[in-house]
Amino acid sequence: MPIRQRRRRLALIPGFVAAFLVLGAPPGSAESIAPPAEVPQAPPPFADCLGEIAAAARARGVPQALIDARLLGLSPDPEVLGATRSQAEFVKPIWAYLDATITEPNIAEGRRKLQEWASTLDTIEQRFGVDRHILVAFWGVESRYGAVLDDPGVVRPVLRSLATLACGDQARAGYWRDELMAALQILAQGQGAPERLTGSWAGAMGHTQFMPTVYQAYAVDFDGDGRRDIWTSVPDALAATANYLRAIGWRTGEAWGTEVALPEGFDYALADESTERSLAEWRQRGVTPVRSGIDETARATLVVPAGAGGPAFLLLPNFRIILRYNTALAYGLTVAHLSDRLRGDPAFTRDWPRGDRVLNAAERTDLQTLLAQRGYAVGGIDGKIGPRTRAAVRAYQAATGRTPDGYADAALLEKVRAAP
Ligand SMILES: [Ca+2]
Repeated sequence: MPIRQRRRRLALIPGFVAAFLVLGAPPGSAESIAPPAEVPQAPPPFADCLGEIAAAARARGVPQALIDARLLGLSPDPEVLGATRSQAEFVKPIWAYLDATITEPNIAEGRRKLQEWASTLDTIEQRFGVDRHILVAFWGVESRYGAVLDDPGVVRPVLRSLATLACGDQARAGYWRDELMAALQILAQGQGAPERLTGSWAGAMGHTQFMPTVYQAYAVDFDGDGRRDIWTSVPDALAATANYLRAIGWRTGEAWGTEVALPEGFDYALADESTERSLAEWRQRGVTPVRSGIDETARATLVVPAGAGGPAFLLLPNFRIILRYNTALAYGLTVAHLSDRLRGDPAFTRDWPRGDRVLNAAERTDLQTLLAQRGYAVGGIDGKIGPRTRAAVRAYQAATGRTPDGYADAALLEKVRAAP
């Protein structure tokens, strides 16, 4: 899970939004997705690699018996490496992620969980200052309120996943190795039972899918049984999440943001996803929050994830905290909106442009290449539609008399291809 923040990248990582649809992408994978570049080298044979890790683990006090029993006999999991490669190729539209998780059954189940754990959540809110609906939304998105933890088709042994990545994903080997070391130490400390140390393909664990290093830093024993048990104790898992969110800057009592209505003729250049203005300033530009009760002095950025044809949002500082779990905008909006629905708020007022087709990786590269040839600065041709490419799209749209919303779908690519 948690990770240092990177730039939002639309529809890149499904995160655990799709945990119960696919293997389960890592919260916190965002850091793993763009670690400091290491020089790629041919990976050493798996057994040699494990031997090196075993030596390092011994040096850190992990007992030899545990290393023998849990590490040295592992074999690589081919599906895990496949998952890392396929992630960047994801071409699902943002609404597909929201639709997969924000379903009536998931909302109803979340509301049941709010009731079932009401007194625990009272105490957690008092102690950590994090809204219960956000906590239960993370729980729902990360593990469908724990249900996927018992689904052998979704979860896999964390040690095997991390060993596979530490020894097979050379670009990020250091990151995975640290996580594997942390997982071994968790076992050595008797915090987690080996048979429960299961999770996503990226090694995230428990009800709210903590990476092992994040567990070490933020897990808490909230039910007082002496163990920090995010695997089987709901109070421990929810409190760990609250503790983490508070530590990275969650603002007590503040919303994540709100859907907004935009006026006729709105200047979409303002929706640049980076310029902060107070709610009062946004109102002066005709931006009207759908949700009431947001502080007029709160500073927010405006985003239109699917362009002028879809809903618009003002995002407050707490939204950036949500993105620390997983930097994909689709992920953040799913957690945020599920929390709204758990609270009893209605669905977004504006629907998504569901007929649009999102670009695949080759098409994104093609779009960047064509825009660059026409003199637009796309910030590098890498097949990723980041802020600079979106700025180039806006400039292209503005220069050709289109709504400059920065939204790049298949229809836009066709227009760019057809242009002289
Ligand atoms: Ca406990």
